[in-house]
Amino acid sequence: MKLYDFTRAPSPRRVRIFAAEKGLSIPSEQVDILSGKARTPEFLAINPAGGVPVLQLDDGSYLAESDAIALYLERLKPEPNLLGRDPREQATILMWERRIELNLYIRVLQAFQHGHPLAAARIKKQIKDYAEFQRDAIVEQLAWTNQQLAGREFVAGPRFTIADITAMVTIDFGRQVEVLKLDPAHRELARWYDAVSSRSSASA
Ligand SMILES: N[C@@H](CCC(=O)N[C@@H](CS)C(=O)NCC(=O)O)C(=O)O
Repeated sequence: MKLYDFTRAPSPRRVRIFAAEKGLSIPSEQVDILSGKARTPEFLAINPAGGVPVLQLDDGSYLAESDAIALYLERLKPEPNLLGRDPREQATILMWERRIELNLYIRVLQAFQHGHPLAAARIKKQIKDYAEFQRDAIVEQLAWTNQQLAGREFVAGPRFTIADITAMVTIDFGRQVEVLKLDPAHRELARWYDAVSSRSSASA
């Protein structure tokens, strides 16, 4: 297998952390998305959606989308389990991951795309008001996530799962591109963030 990766981007980091949790070491190749390398005809032949991560399988075929790659790796190496063991747990983890992805992760990406100078050249038109709107929504979502974490060790329940990976990557990327800050008053979020960030996989 080979992972088409870009170290500074959040989506491939989700896959790197997922693989690290499973003890999988996957050779990788950097695709400099900032200089448009994920949009060349050669790369579009690998992933017509134009982005990383992409996993090249041993038979030469390609899988894109971080969640799809995670599912493939989970089936390949079921333990430690990160996607749920029984139908109820699987659905609960999916429910939480989608909440994080749709309500927080996508907002962070949009606040970045519409508000950050680094993203200006890569989008037709930056709409600064939209970036502002998303930043406000992010503040609300972080407060909500803080409340939801009360009485629960991890995002989807009592153990570390893919929902924690997506949430941590979202927060780290949001901080890196300055579209969010962690509020020290959000004690549950801070407690959870310290725990997930101190896992060795977090440096993947
Ligand atoms: N939904 C995709 C998102 C992939 C994606 O947008 N990747 C970004 C990096 S986080 C990228 O490669 N962008 C390059 C580009 O759009 O040219 C996933 O979860 O894998």
